[in-house]
Amino acid sequence: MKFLDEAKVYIRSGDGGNGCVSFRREKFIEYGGPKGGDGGNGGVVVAVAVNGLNTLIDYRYQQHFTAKNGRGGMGKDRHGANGPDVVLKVPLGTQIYEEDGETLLADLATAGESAVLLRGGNGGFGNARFKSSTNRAPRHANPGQPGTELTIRLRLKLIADAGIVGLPNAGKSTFLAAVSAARPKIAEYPFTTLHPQLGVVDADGREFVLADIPGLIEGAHEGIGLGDRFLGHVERCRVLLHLIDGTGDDAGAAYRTVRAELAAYGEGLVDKPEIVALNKSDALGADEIKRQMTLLKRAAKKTPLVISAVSGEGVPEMLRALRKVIDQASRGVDAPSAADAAWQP
Ligand SMILES: Nc1nc2c(ncn2[C@@H]2O[C@H](COP(=O)(O)OP(=O)(O)OP(=O)(O)O)[C@@H](O)[C@H]2O)c(=O)[nH]1
Ligand SMILES: [Mg+2]
Repeated sequence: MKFLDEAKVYIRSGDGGNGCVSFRREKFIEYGGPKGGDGGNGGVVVAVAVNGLNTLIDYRYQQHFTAKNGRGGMGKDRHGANGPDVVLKVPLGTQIYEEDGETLLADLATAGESAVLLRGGNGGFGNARFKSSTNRAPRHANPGQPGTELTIRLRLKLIADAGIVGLPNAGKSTFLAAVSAARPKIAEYPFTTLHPQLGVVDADGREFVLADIPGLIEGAHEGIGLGDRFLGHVERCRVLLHLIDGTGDDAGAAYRTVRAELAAYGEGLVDKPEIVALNKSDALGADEIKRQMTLLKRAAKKTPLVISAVSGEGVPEMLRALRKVIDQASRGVDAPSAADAAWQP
């Protein structure tokens, strides 16, 4: 399945049906009176977040969505049918903007969450509505109101518990493949991963979602390499998993390069809880691990884990640590902060 995280879509709601002018005509009943029904309402355009989608690719193939019009009212007080709604199914984490790309209309983060993007035009009143003591045979009905149209931009920011960041070739995809059923492409050249991938990890019987993000290099925020275009997908990860290739020259420098790109991107990425791990331990001697760890520790100001995505060394410990930080971070969202708790009037 192809990946697409931005789409421009034209939507239009249905026109309301016209009200009807009609009079009751029945044998033996004189002056039957006005009996024209109202028109139906035009169809509504709604967006709904659904599980099981993780791309906006469908909107590359269809970009116009028009709801049907309401039907006209009819004689004998019959109401016209409402136009059926048009439902845009989008992946969790989709934000809907106006055409300018800045005015946020809706942010659909949980399954089943929906937003009405356009209301259909109201159906017009039939002549039965206009009868009064002074006009008992009104000969007019209202037309339906027209529907409205809008060009919207959909922007997907994948929702994952943890996002894997690092330089190209750090082994991010290898790690994702080792701990989940996801099968990302893995190769010894940089920029193997061209778009984010999700995988579900089972850590001690509980699941969390891990996102593999394309590699970052120095200048990514200026568009170098694949750029920082995919960092938007990390914005909604609770925790960062920062992988560093232990076979490189200087693990500390590699760490700082990626952190600088995260900082340049902004959006609070550098403030997220982070787990740092030196990868490819299977390919390193004890002395080399020690050297790299010293460099990395100095740069990260914390003790990194040592893992091998290939041999599995250190991976269970890593998942446990990740699980713990994810739990803490998700509790942090709901629990009042220490500062709030300490505040006394
Ligand atoms: N020896 C060893 N090699 C590894 C390990 N993890 C990854 N590799 C190798 O490193 C290379 C790059 O791995 P990927 O998983 O494609 O790296 P990536 O970080 O996803 O790279 P990009 O998608 O280009 O950003 C591949 O040749 C892997 O086989 C490891 O733990 N040990
Ligand atoms: Mg990759």
